[in-house]
Amino acid sequence: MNSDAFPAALEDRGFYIAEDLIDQATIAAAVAEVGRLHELYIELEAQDPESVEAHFMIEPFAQSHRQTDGMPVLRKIEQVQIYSDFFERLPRTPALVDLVSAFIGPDILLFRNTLMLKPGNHGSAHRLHQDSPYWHMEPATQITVSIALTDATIDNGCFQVIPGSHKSGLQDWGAIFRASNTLTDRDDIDLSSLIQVPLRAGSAIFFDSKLVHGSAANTTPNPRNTALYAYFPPNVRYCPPEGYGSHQKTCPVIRGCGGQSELVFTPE
Ligand SMILES: O=C(O)CCC(=O)C(=O)O
Repeated sequence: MNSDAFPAALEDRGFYIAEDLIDQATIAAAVAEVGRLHELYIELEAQDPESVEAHFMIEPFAQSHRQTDGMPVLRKIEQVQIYSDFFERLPRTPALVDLVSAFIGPDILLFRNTLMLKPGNHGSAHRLHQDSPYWHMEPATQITVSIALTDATIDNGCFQVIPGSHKSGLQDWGAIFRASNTLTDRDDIDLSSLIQVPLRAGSAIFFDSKLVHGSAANTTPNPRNTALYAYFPPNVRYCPPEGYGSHQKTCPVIRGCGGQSELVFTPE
């Protein structure tokens, strides 16, 4: 992998595609682990239906909460490391972290550890947005990585991005999940510059957290499942808006940071 091309591509276009970043044995293990997490959801829901919703999201627009095989129609799992050692380790994969390090330097924290799931015939669109306006980190130097755990195609809802859009400032995007499967209802967005990013399972897209991106609905029977990570350097301030809550954020250290295991960010 040519890591020299990586920072330049991120700076110029706002994204970079790393083909075959994760080997197929690891992808097969990830697919099995995603299956186990679906079964775990059923157990946790039976024990405590309210607390399971803290991190597991059922596809908001599914007519039924169960697939034909009885598994839940899960749309995403946030903070998946709480439920899975496998997904605690995956964002620490050296080849992945080396690329991130080429862009943000030797000290790296993890802001998000999420499984984004688009079940076959169910997964709704993820409307166009930038990540940074939702994250309240200054400066907005985060980098997001989405690793395809299944083939991501145009028909099952692969990523779509507007190259270079990370240079045009932060904007307000409103709610991301909506009943309509359109990518945006803003008429000031030039959709002609939107490009599709199909990925083979094991490949990944890295992108600047200011890049405009989204994904269409899954219109196929095949799931489009991804592991999504957001990395950032420690020199940020956490500045949530008034009324957002005063919770501090504790983020695991992925590399560097003087060997500490996590850092705590207090709202400013
Ligand atoms: O995985 C997707 O379809 C989009 C995810 C995304 O854009 C996000 O979580 O910010």
